[in-house]
Amino acid sequence: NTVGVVGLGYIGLPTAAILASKDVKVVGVDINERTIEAINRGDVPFVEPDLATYVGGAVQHGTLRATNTPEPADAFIIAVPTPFQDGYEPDLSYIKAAVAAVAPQLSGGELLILESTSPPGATRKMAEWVIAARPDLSLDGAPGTAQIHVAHCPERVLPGRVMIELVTNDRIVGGLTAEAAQMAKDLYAIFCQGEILLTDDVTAEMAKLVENSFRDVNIAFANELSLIADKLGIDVWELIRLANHHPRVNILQPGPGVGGHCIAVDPWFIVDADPEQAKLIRTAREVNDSKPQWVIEQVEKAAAGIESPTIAALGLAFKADIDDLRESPARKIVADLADRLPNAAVVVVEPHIDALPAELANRRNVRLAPLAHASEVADVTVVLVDHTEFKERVANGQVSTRGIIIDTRGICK
Ligand code: SAJ
Repeated sequence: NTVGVVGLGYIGLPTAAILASKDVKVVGVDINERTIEAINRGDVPFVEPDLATYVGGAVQHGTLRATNTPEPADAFIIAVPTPFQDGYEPDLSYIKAAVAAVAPQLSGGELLILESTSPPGATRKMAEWVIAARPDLSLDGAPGTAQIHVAHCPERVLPGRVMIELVTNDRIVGGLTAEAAQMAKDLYAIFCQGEILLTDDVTAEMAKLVENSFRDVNIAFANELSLIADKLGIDVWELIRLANHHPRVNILQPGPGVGGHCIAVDPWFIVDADPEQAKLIRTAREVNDSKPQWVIEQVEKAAAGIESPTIAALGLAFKADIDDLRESPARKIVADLADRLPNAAVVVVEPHIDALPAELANRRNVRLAPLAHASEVADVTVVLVDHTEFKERVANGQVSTRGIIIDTRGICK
């Protein structure tokens, strides 16, 4: 059995590596030459626990290799980005490009799986693009055509736990036909020990979007509570901890906003699909998107009156214990603070990176520093990420309480 995995990012590469570790011959395809070179050397282009061991092992074993053009295979897994454009319209151009590359390699009988998080109807569209490019293929094997099988199988793994959750999570498989769903189930069963649940394509697409919207709405609830608690002069962390003692209440944690490329994006696909009905989902997005602004105002208030304040920003990643800065509210908060307070020095502490991203490195009043230094010089400290390292240092009294602390993650209790 050979599998082509198109898109070797945060999902494609771990999936390719885990399949290859089960002796499936995997050809990974990506447009980024540096990604291809890294993988073929047995290296990984980004940090994810245990991924390097899987990739290194599979490359050495000869079951995984990366290239820039798809090759014939029994199955293709497409795991490319699906961002949204202005006005929240999903951008399917990466799927379209992947299809254009894969279609010439098909000869009939293959299974095509879309793993990218997708708006309702995208899997069917993908199949239509394949057939438009290859009129000799069809979904039903009509006379004069060879049949291909198409399914949607959204990934649901948590960054930081990808190699574990790929194996242990249940999976949803939505087939354009029952046969396609069964074939996809057989493929995932090679490494997935969770339940593999079969449904149709649109239900599978929506299931993924709904999971992330559920989390977004619940985080928005916590974020809204944090503003109300602040007005009332009470501690939101204590409030939530107490309320969560109720047997049927489980409130999530407020923070500086919602980051990452999934939870802050996927709900918009539902809003785009039905703008009239998706009121709560839209409002939750707006509540979470407005939280960074509120944090910025808190810091500005704290720094008011200090002539050249030094502001320590603890954390830049989009959540704890990872190096991923994509869509990170912390990053936005730091950039905006540097612009809005030109006389301030913003000292960023992010133990998981060696250098600031370009847009921050280019600002003359932002610099990266170790925690010990930042806590010595800070007039205002804003905690933006609850990295374990920060929590441990706080617990050991290694973070100075000099100046004012604005704790968006509740680690300074
Ligand atoms: N966050 C809070 N408060 C919380 C929980 C999270 O403010 O109580 C923030 C985080 O700090 C972060 C953002 O939300 O900025 C998202 O973090 P996350 O850990 O909730 O989720 P992701 O984006 O890392 O991964 C999610 C997961 N989805 C769900 O838990 C429903 C993961 O299983 C999905 O596979 C992933 O999205 C995806 O790729 O869609």
